[in-house]
Amino acid sequence: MGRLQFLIVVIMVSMNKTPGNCQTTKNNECIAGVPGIPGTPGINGQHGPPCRDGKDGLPGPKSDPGKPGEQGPHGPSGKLGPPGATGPPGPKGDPGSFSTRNSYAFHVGLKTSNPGGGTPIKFEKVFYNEHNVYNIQTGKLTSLVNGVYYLTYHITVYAKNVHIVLKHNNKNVQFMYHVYNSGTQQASSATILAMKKGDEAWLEVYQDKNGLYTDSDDDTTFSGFII
Ligand SMILES: [Ca+2]
Repeated sequence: MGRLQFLIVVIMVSMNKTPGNCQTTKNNECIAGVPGIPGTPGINGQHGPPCRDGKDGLPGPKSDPGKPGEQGPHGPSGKLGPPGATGPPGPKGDPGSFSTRNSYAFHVGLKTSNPGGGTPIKFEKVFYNEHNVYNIQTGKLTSLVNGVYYLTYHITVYAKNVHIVLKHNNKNVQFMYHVYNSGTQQASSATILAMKKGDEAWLEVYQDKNGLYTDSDDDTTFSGFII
């Protein structure tokens, strides 16, 4: 007996019914027969023909973004690009300090007009006289070092001709002659002179032509510096 048949018999016994008996009323009338015992299960049928492919399903829900991959190796260097545009000028720098190099220079002026001849002209008005390279007592430039000097003079000429000579250690180096005409005139000249330490140079009136002039608003000057 199969498990199912056994179960049905148990149910009927529990209901006080037996197979083949009729369920009756009080008048002993049969209402319905008791169901028979189920037959044995049939043999499994054969597989049916293959079905056709179903339709594609709907897209699934969006998945979370994956983790970033590892950094790849460096690629080769690219070609050099064109030069960039010129930037704006930078801020102004701090002022520099004076050079510490010894620069021998002087700039002196005449105090009295018409200096006498045969002696160095004394320029006693000092505008600049670094290291006292110009001696206002003697009227001579006295070089403290070996060097090449640029020497120049600017003369206000008034009332008389001017003829002066630049001297180097009692040797005449350069003359300047100016013929006076009228009013107040200017005469000038310059030279480059190599001097050794202790050498002297000065200006001197020649042949008494001493129209060199100075007053409160006119100057006659002698200047020089090592180049
Ligand atoms: Ca004047």
